[in-house]
Amino acid sequence: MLYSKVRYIQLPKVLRRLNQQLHFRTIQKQSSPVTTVVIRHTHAGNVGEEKVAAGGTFQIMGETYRADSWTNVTPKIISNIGKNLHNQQHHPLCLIKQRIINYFYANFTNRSENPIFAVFDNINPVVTTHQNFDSLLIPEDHPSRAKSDTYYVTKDQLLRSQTSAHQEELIIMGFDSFLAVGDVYRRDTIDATHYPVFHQMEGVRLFSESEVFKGVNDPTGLTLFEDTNQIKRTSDKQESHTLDAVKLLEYDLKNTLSSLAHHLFGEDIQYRWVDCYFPFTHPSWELEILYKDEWLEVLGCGIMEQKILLNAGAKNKIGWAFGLGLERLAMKLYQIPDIRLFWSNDSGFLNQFKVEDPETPIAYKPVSIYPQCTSDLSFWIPKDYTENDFYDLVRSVGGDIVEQVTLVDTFLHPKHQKTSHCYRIIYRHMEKTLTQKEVNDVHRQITQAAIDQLKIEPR
Ligand code: FA5
Ligand code: MG
Repeated sequence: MLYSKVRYIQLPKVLRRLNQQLHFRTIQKQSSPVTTVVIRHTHAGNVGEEKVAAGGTFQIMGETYRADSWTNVTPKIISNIGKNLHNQQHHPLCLIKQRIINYFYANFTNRSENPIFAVFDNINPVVTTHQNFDSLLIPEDHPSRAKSDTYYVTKDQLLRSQTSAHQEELIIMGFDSFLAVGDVYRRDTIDATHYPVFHQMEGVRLFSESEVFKGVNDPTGLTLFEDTNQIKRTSDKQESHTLDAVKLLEYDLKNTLSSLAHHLFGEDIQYRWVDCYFPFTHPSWELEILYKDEWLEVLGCGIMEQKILLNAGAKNKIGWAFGLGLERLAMKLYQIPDIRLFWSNDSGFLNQFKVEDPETPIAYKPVSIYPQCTSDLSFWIPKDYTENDFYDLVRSVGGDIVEQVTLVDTFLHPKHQKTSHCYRIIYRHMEKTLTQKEVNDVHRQITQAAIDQLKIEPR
């Protein structure tokens, strides 16, 4: 069952005040209308041009912004905001998000067996430079702040380039364990594994002293913090942390994430840890998994910089954080060869992920590059008719050129008390463009077979 392990969490008071900005888990139906983005230029400029002209106004998620000299969001990029692929039911990014959440819900519970991780997946992607950079101790001259790397809405607001932008605010609100999922935007090159809009999940877990040392036989004398400020930062730890505490946290972090990799990919997954650098964690690592015989980086993580916790009012705790790329994991999990496919509206792609249980194994089969051809068939159904009989018949008569069959309409005739069904059949050949005549011929054969075998009555 969908969301078998997902439990909803009450919206605390402090969040209710912010509910414009922050919502708990929501799932959008695939068919629900996508937020319309209106780009209105009060000054010179066309919607099709590369960026919004300075002085012009434009809207993102219903909010109006006035472009300034920093604005470099393009209408094309803005058109992706609000699509929230990670919240669209049955989208592969939503399925993998649910699988990861299920893992955290099942494995991290409190004494009443309630999940300890709070989940946020609908936070507005427009954030301030404070959220995206300052709160994470990213230096003023860091390349990621440059206009060449980031999509600025205005001088002070931008499309978040990482879900880490929400660490500080969620800790300030009092959350010790949370997952924040969302679309992120970067002025990156486009290739099979890079796209300017992608989806990340942030994970943060804070620990008190007793939590860190609870597994230790005799914790006497063990502390989270050095009692002098003279201790230097080393490659293993920050100046204020004790090595004991950091080593236990490193073990917990790596164990949490490697168990997640096993949960997603099975026991045979090959992975490795690589040392790396982030301004907001130290020490820091990346997890790479073997994908098509090459190492693919799927997440960054580390021990949170203590200054972040201090600034957010959690100075007595220490914590770990990670940020993972949902697309990269989904590509490996579902064998999706190209990151661009996640944006496909093609039913041949999307229908492969229509499963009720997100844990269902799915191996993506490439969709034909040739166009689809659609034909409807309406008929009065006989007594003891079952839909599956019709689906089987269509598959056996139409063969591989039938990509999809859906019941699009049901009608009960008030006078005759007869029911009619209308089915939409999508035809597509894997190796060529079908002609209308070829489609009509097969469609006719299907209709005839349904009359003969199922005793339907065409309308
Ligand atoms: C970050 O974004 C850090 N905020 C992660 C982090 C969080 C580190 C918390 C420490 C603590 P990075 O830029 O490496 O790190 O991106 C994280 C993941 O996002 C990558 O491992 C990758 O899976 C994914 N990713 C990055 N760039 C792209 C892209 N252009 N297209 C698709 N996925 C990407
Ligand atoms: Mg990286």
